[in-house]
Amino acid sequence: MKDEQVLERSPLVLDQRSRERYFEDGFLVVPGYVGTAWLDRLRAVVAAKIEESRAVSASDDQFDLAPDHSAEKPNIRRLRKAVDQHPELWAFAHDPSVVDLVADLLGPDVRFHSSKLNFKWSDGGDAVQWHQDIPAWPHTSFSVLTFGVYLDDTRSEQGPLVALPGTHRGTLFEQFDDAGRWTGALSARDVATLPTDRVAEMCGPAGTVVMIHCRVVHASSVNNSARFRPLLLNVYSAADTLPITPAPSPTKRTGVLVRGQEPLHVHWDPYEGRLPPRWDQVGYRSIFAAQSAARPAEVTAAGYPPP
Ligand SMILES: O=C(O)CCC(=O)C(=O)O
Repeated sequence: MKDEQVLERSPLVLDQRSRERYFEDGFLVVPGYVGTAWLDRLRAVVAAKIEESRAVSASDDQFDLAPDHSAEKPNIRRLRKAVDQHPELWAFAHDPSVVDLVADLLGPDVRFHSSKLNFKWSDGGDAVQWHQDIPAWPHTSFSVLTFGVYLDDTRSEQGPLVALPGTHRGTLFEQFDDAGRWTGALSARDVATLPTDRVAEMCGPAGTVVMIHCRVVHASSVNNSARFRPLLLNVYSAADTLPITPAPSPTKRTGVLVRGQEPLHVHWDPYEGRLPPRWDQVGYRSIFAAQSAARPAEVTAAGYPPP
């Protein structure tokens, strides 16, 4: 379904202006959307996973751990394949309150793609450099978005998500270095072409939802605060928009229809894009691992590549 067709349908949750803003900017913040009941359930999972991580000393299929992680002082960068790690996370991913909100931006038929929970630990939790999401998991069209929910109040000093408004309508960047290695980030050369003086910060109280278009250039800086910044991120596509390469972190639920009906036709929006590595052959750990392995020297104190 094309963006205009999505906008012609009556909204379920959002007002029409908010939907239009999403298509104009490439992201949308919905402050405090997820209520206390769900937040309590999700935070209970976070607490349980932190306890479980104490027995783990190296990153595995579930935990992406920071180098200084220990039993005494856990430091989890990411819970991988989140919906596979706890039934509550899958229950949330297809809860009507979530998929109805997603349907306001993708259309009534929605497919689940993947999920993760980024912790961004206190006192130095990693930056994420400027990147677009779709180069890691190309689809037949751009009707793909990430639904993120902050599980705690999130302020500027905690390294919230930031985006460059309108960049989802611009260049599709290749996220490889000059030697052909996947970096998961834009090169400094490409960043220099972007209006990085127009950064929009996505903060909000616990339960705030951020919806990120798969092409919008976004990032987040180091968490310099004493509080971590747990952010659950689930990716959805319009049901008629299909992945054209293996997912980096496929879950048991990847490809499941979570709302509406199976389509009869595919939505193609042809574009030339560089193919990502064959994740099913080379494996994928996380954006933190890819970005820090590739270009650590280019991360500035603010967490973004230098202009
Ligand atoms: O957790 C963050 O701050 C950024 C996450 C992100 O953009 C990603 O994982 O693609």
